[in-house]
Amino acid sequence: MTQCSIEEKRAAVATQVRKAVASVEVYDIHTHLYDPAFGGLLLCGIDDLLVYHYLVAEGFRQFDMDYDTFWQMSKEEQANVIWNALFIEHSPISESCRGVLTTLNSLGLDVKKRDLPALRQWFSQWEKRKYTSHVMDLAKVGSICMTNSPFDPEERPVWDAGFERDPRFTAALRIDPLLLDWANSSVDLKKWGYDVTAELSEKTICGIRRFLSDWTKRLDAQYLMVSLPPTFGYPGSNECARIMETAVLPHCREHGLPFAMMPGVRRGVNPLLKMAGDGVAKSCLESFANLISAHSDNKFLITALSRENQYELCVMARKFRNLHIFGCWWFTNTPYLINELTSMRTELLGLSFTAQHSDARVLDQIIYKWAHSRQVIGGVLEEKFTDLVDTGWEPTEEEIKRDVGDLFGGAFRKFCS
Ligand code: HDL
Ligand code: ZN
Repeated sequence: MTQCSIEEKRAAVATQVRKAVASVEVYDIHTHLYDPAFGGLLLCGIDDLLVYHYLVAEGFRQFDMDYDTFWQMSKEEQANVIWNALFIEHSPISESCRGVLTTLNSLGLDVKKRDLPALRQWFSQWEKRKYTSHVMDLAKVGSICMTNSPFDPEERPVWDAGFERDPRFTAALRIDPLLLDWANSSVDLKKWGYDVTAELSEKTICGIRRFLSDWTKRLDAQYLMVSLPPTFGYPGSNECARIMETAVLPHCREHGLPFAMMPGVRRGVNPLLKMAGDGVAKSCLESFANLISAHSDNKFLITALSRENQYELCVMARKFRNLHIFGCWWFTNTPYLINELTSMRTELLGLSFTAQHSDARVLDQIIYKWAHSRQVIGGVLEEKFTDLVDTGWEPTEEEIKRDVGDLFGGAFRKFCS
């Protein structure tokens, strides 16, 4: 047999990597999507795609209308003005704009016609459950983890009424109000029958733990999660740190669940933009290292919002095996930064992290968020695996599929189990 040249081996491995990344079925471990049983809470279709808050923020940079004028419009009218401003009057080259087009194109729609009414008509023909399967198949997403908050007045009644779960939709228990607004959430818990007061007494901590236990069981939560402001500090006597220490982390240990922390969001920097008004700031990751180091029996997930925190987060993950970092969150979910974060992570962590989550709020977005991410992550992995070939190592196709599977949900499942 002729000695296969190094170039031929590199080319073969590169093809195998691309194929594995293109075909791996993803576990999307953080989204704002809902089981179709939640009805209208599961957003989908062209108008929801166009009024996604990422596009609202970009749209306002081009609009000459004031905020109220936009917010008083119907969803369709808002979609029309965003379409005109960001797609017609300016080429749709931003990541969020390109994403809408990738999604439409993947659905087989002819975007060059630029015919918004025709697009609306196409979407109107779909029944939601069938469409959900169609989109998940197209995106090659096998499981979707929701973000479920007992404090969400629209979501809670659906859980109260009970419904048959779609096994493809798992749940994460989101507890921001509990940790970041105890003054008000303590009133909610009291109203819901938990024996708590504003003062964090022994009895109140028990009440909080019963609340966490009830909702963990109700949701069959895969993990608990909170987004944290850049000011989060630990150790500390603040209520957030104390509730974390005395209720949340013991609860997670008792139930064997990871606790996901998402640092760096500065909520409402421009309230006039509503959901689009949140910003980013660098966090003190030392607080997270202190927390993780003090709780070696807990499992932690972290995705950081600030680009400036990413390198430090990678190094922290090298120090703490009970920390699993995941995804390119929100403002870092752009090709440029996905490339930077994935390169940094493979070089410092090998395969012990989760490369991406979509954070999708509209079902159809998983088509573009995963297509774009597979493209970039695939490029980084192609480089890393062909670098291996240059050393004389010969990764097999099975090993490449195994490793790619780890990065797209497999490592997360192992970390959680
Ligand atoms: O707090 C979060 O989970 C963030 O993802 C916010 O929901 C944010 O609005 C978002 O959708 N980012 O992509
Ligand atoms: Zn999110």
